[in-house]
Amino acid sequence: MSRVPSICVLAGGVGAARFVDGLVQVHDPSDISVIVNVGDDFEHLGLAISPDIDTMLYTLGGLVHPDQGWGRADESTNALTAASELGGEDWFLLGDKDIGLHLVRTAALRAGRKLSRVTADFATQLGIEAQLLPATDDELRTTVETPDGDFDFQTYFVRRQHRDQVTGVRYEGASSAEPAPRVLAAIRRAELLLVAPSNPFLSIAPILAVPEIGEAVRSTETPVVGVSPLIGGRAVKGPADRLLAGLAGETSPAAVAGRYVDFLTHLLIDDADRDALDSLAQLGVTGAATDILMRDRAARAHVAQAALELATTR
Ligand code: FO1
Repeated sequence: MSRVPSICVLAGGVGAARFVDGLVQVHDPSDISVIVNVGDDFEHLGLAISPDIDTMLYTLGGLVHPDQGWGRADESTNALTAASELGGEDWFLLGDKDIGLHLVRTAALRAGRKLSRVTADFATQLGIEAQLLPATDDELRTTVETPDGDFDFQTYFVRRQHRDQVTGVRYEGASSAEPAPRVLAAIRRAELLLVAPSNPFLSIAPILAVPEIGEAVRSTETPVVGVSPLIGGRAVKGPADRLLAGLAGETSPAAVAGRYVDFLTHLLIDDADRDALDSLAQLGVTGAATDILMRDRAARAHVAQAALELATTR
């Protein structure tokens, strides 16, 4: 049986993929497991799409579009243009090469293979040494509640450009979902658990909503080090700041820590949020501040290294 990695990361979205790209520069990649959010997954134009898994695959595989942070570099959109000309929906940008991956995954899932198996095969094909694990192989879908109604995640996020006020978030299917193979072992045997700089409500909460995953994380005795998704009280990307303000009452590192209060031991925050260190201490969370903007690969490695160092601080 292969060795179980000693670092386990909870991850979702572009910030998480960039953080893990930093981690594999400063730690043996084969010693890292990444549990990835699947609440954003959906079927679109008949294709099974797993955006957070693909963002991780493309980033670690060196294929990602550098500015977008999702999708592939050097893409064309001939298939989507042709689909649009035939009346197909074109609000979700799917590049031709990306569609190639979705075709293979869709066929594999229809043939009865599990998402975890397909993801592991893709990771191997792309030369990725870290273990990439979807949180679950079961259907788990994030639904966003707004004054205009409930929307599936990608309708809220991409089609409606995450402009709606969010009044609640549901994780459909989570309560009966089982962790994917190796997920519980990755958490239980980890010597360090990391929570990537991801949206607490939209990326990390769906993972924790799988009951056995939430229990395993809450009962771990290892340090759990988070990286804040905020810089100067604003989200680096996406609507995390607005969700924190609306659902947690304030946009601050303490509000981030508050989402993880029953397991977080440490939180890495940006220099611009240094004033929050006292409020973190009041929550029993050890904080440290540094420059956490991951503007290039070296900056990603710096953030990952700072998170590893923080884990050894009391
Ligand atoms: N994000 C967008 O803002 N617009 C898009 O059209 C879009 C397409 C897309 C296609 C494939 C993929 O893997 C990701 C894509 N994303 C797009 C990103 C995705 O919606 C979000 O980054 C995540 O779901 C949030 O973590």
